[in-house]
Order: sequence, then structure tokens, then C-alpha cells
Amino acid sequence: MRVQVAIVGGGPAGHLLGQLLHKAGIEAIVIERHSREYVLGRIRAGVLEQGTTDLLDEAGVGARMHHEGLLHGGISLDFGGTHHRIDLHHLTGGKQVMVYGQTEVTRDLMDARAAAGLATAYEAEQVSLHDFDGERPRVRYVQHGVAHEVECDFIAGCDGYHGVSRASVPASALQTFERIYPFGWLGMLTDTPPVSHELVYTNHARGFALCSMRSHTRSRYYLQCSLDDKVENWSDQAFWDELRRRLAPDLAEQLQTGPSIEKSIAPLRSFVAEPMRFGRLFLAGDAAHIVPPTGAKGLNLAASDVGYLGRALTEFYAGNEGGINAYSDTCLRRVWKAVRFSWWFTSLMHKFPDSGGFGEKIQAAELDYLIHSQAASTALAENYVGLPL
Ligand code: RFL
Ligand code: PHB
Repeated sequence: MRVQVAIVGGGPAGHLLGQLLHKAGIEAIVIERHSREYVLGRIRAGVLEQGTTDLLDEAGVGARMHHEGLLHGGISLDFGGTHHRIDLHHLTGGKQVMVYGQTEVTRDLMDARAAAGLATAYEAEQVSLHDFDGERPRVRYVQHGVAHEVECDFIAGCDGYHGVSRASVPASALQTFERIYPFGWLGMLTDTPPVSHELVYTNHARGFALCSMRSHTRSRYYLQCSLDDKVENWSDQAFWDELRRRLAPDLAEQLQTGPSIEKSIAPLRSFVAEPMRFGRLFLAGDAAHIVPPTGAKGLNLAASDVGYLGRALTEFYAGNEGGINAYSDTCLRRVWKAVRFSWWFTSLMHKFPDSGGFGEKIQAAELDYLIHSQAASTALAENYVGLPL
């Protein structure tokens, strides 16, 4: 098989790139290791920046999101048992975020791809990348016991942090930067009405908690947990009890509980691999960088990467190589700002096992400054809604 672009990885980055390329008349295949159901079973991001919703519109898949998604103009920062609203809308001159789950974004993209009859290989095993340092790259894989080879002009590595794309680059050509945080997030999804109509980020002496949602009837809650914690250690009751302890008393009282639909633990890390292009291989999304989820930036960065890449490839086929040459630098400027914001917000809101009394006092002083200074609140707000593309 021959296509212009082979996209490795069928998560949100790979599928969004596939749609953007399709709109530009560029032929691509999406090669995904797992089944469609497996990919849709992973509960992850919930907050989309306007730049991301604009790209989903450009890709022609925004209709259900605009109908079912929830526009939020503020978030609550809770500490010391009280609420402090950050008015995102007012502080950013009218911007908002869209609360619409990654699962739904990916489903809309997959449905659009299937409806257009575009090539997608699910359950692709032994995926390997070849000759991307020359003009004729190839991707090989085995699907249901049959070996396939795809010849292409470019490979887009959209296969996440554990994928094969970044691992295919010679180690000497890569520089990596990493920070591991000494805790994880335990997430729980439930069919209960959200405790608050906006997201609540809580700094508590027992650890961070986040109240988020997927709809007016479905909630997503997170608790900071230790790295060696296991989902099996957390009954639904234990989760609700701990969440109640960390929330401000009035919220704790309003919390509606119910059985969990999904529970999972994610470790928190910051990671960046540079550069994001090697010859004719481009890395995008989690394949190139990871941020801790506190800033809600991972999916948004994946979307901005493939937005840049889609444009650069479109320009290439129109005879201009400027975009593909600038791809890595353009992405990384935005990536590092999101890495900085996510690191800062994580450091501000979590309990660090070894920061001691001094660290806690510094957090308290910064939170106090943040809610009383318009400049500081504005800096939080403009990063949270997303820096310009
Ligand atoms: P993904 O989603 O990991 O998709 C990669 C795909 O590649 C496939 N794959 C392979 N395919 C072929 N060959 C191989 N060898 C392959 N190896 C892997 C995988 O099966 C998968 O389908 O990466 P992508 O597309 O770059 O998307 C990134 C986002 O998933 C991620 O950044 C976000 O989920 C991060 N994130 C959040 N981001 C936000 O913008 N806002 C949020 O509110 C937000 N909340 C979160 C989050 C991530 C979380 N976890 C679990 C890490 C909350 C959590 C708890
Ligand atoms: C989510 O709803 O899953 C979510 C929301 C905000 C975050 C992280 C995750 O910062």
C-alpha cells in the first residue's frame, strides 16, 4: 500500500491529524495497536481549550461537541475550607473552556473517519518504522496474522508515551527532559450529578482533589494518591469518604455518591523529547511530551501539534517546505510554556511528602497572592484557557 502520510497511533492526535489531512486532500492511513473499543475505554482528558475546539471544527467533527459539551467561564480554587473563583471569562477578555471528554472527541473523530471510508488498521501488531531518514519511509505491521507494508512520504508518530515512534529514533539524536512527581492521581467516573457546576481544584493537607465532570449527570473526581497505591485498595466508599474529607465543608455536604463506572491510577510526570522531527518522521502529542494533568494541557498540546503538522504538510504538498522545517521549533515553544504551567500548578496544589512546613507556608502564601492579585489571577487564567496558537 502507498499513502502520502502514515499515521502511527489512533488516539486523539492521530485521528485528528487524519481528519485535517483528509480535509486538505492528503491521503493517510491510521495504524493503531489496539481495537476501537479499547481506545474508547480509556478515560482521560475533560477540558478543551478554544484552540482545540476550533481545530475540531476545522476537521468537521465539532457538531456533537457544541451540542453536548459544557462551556465553562470559571474554575474554583479551594483551600483553607473555602472557595475562590477564578473568573476565566472576565480575566481573559471573554475566553472559556469546553468540558467534553477525550472519549467523545475520539469517538467523533473515529466515526467521521469511518463514514468517509478512510483507511484505518486497528489491532496492528509489531508496528515498525523504516527509512525515515530518506525520501521513502515505510511502516510495517501485522494485522490478524497478515504482514503489511505501507510506503509513504512522511510518518506521523502519534502513538503516545509508550509508542514505537520515539523509540525508533537513535538515542543520540534525542534530548529528553523529565520530572517525576512523588504522587499519582486516582480517578473515578460516576453517574452522579457533579458536586459543583464548575471544576473545583482543592489544596488540602491530606492531598489534592479535583471535582470535574463529563455532563450534568456524570462526574469525574480525582484524589492525589501515593505512587505505590493500587486501585484495588480503594472501594467506592473509601474514595467518597476521602473526597469528602478533602472538600470544603459545604461542598462535602452536597456531594452525591454512587457506584463507580471506572477507577484508575495515573502517575504524574513532565517529559519532553527534542527535537520533534527526524528526517521524515514527526512526533506529535504524548509521543513527544507528557504533562501532569493538573493544568489540563495534554490533549490540548496534542491537538496544537497536529494542527501545526496538518498545516505544514498541506504547505509541503503545495510546494513550500517552510512549515515542515519549522515544525519542531514551533511546537516546542508552545509545549514548554504548557510544561511550565502544568509543573507550576501541580507544585501549587499538591501535598509534597518532603516539602515540610516551609513548603506548605510557601504554597499558602502563593495561593493567598493568587486570589488577591489581578495580575496573578490573570496569569493563571490566560494559561488555563490556552495560550494563543
Ligand atoms: P494517546 O491518547 O496515548 O494515543 C496514542 C495511541 O497510540 C497507540 N499506540 C500504538 N499504535 C500503533 N503502534 C504502536 N506501537 C503503538 N503504541 C501505542 C495507543 O494504543 C493509543 O491509541 O496519545 P495522544 O493521541 O497524543 O493524546 C494525548 C492525550 O491522550 C493526553 O495528553 C491526555 O489524555 C492528557 N490528559 C489531559 N489532557 C488535557 O488536555 N486536558 C485534560 O483535562 C486532561 N486530563 C489527561 C487528563 C491524562 C490523564 N491520564 C490518565 C494520563 C487526565 C488524566 C487522568
Ligand atoms: C478531567 O475532567 O478528567 C480533568 C479535568 C481537569 C484536569 C484534569 C482532568 O485538570
